[in-house]
Amino acid sequence: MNAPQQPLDLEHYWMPYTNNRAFKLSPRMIASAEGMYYTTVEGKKVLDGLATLWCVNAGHCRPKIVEAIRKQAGILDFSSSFSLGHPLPFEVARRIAGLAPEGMEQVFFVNSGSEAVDTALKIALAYHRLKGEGTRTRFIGRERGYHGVNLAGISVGGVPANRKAFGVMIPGVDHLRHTHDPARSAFSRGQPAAGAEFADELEQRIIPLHDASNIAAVIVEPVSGAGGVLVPPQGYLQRLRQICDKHGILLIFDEVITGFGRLGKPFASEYFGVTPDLITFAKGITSGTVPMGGVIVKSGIYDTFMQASGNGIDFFHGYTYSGHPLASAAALGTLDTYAEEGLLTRAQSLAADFEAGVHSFKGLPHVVDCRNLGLIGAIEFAPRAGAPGARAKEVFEKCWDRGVFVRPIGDNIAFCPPLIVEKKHLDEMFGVTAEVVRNLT
Ligand code: PXG
Ligand code: PLP
Repeated sequence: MNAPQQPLDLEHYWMPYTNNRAFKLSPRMIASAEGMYYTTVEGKKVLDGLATLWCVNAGHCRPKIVEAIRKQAGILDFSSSFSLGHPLPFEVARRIAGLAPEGMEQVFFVNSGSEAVDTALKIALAYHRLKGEGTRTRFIGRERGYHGVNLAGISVGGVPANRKAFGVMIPGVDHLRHTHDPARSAFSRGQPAAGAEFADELEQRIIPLHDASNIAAVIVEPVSGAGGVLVPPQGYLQRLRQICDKHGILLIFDEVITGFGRLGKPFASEYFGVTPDLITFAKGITSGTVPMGGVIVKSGIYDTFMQASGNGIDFFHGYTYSGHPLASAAALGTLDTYAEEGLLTRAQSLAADFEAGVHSFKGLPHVVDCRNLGLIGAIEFAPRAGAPGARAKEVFEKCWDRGVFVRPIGDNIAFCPPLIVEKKHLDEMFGVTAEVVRNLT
């Protein structure tokens, strides 16, 4: 490999989701990572308080995963899954089916959460059509939902900034209201007691307006992540499930963040005891090491495609890199690591310490809410007059300078550490953040 030119030329990489001009004036550059920590190019250690982008669940540069990728690169670099096969994705799918809720047995692979979402929506459309219900074409998302950045994903998504610049997107979408209700539920520990009735909007407003016969699917994150870490009220997801069942509407859980152990179970579906019809996943399947995502479906959906689609290809959909050998090898290394270290249930034993840490911010300057479930949480600040988001941005920058990475989302700071986190890391993450918040103006 050629070493990068020095000094590094920053002009040509258009960075995603970044203020490119600000970054290039003052770059934050990572050189390496191990376990819970990054090392910057200046040699500073930084605690990874967000599993990087909610994905490095096994921690960084874990030996089994590194070795699996290295080895696979020299055996089979690439082979497609379009009417050819190689063994690895079959094995990954079998392992995922073993972790998924009962009755969800088939897995369609993609390369990211955004692709998983578009794939799930297309499965829903094609499924209804195969069942003779081709009028079911509408999708229902939710305010503050994040479903990736592809056109269908931002259409059902509900983060205003992700939609504003892009006009009409895909038609036929409506949104449930979000479940954030600070007046009744600020500082709830775990799931808020109030708010199950927010699900009734589906039956009371949306279904009467569009008619159930026109609705293909409802898509929600069991716990919203990028929309600011919103924990569902007790009973809310159960009620969504009941209403969808009653009206023949498919329920999609977007588990791109909640999948693979975030709540102390392999999937949030199991944690909440609510089985959707489709689950989207990405991120944690390879602990972020190689891009991979997918959709897990109820066997009845898969069977419908096998039986009703006639001769030939059953689903006209797939990505060049669906079931990529390197991603599949990384997934197997990751699933082995999760199994050997008990990481998919580890959040259970840390949740109480994590909850205490998140709620220790109550009473600190400008803090108006603390939210948590499993190993995901957020604190929220009152917006600074005329400068929404400024407080969280300042906290992020000052924490970074002190060696802790946490993520600003609007006026929130999110915490989502790798699942190998120990009590001492939680103390460091919350301690440094609290020091910064105490001095916040
Ligand atoms: N669904 C959910 C629930 C997600 O959290 C995606 C889909 C899209 O996945 P990809 O792999 O296409 O990025 C995500 C991803 C943030 C942030 O601002 C969150 C995500 C990605 C990037 C930034 O916190 N979540
Ligand atoms: N654009 C062109 C011109 C292509 O040939 C392909 C794939 O063959 C794509 C886009 C889609 O790429 P991918 O399958 O990696 O999503």
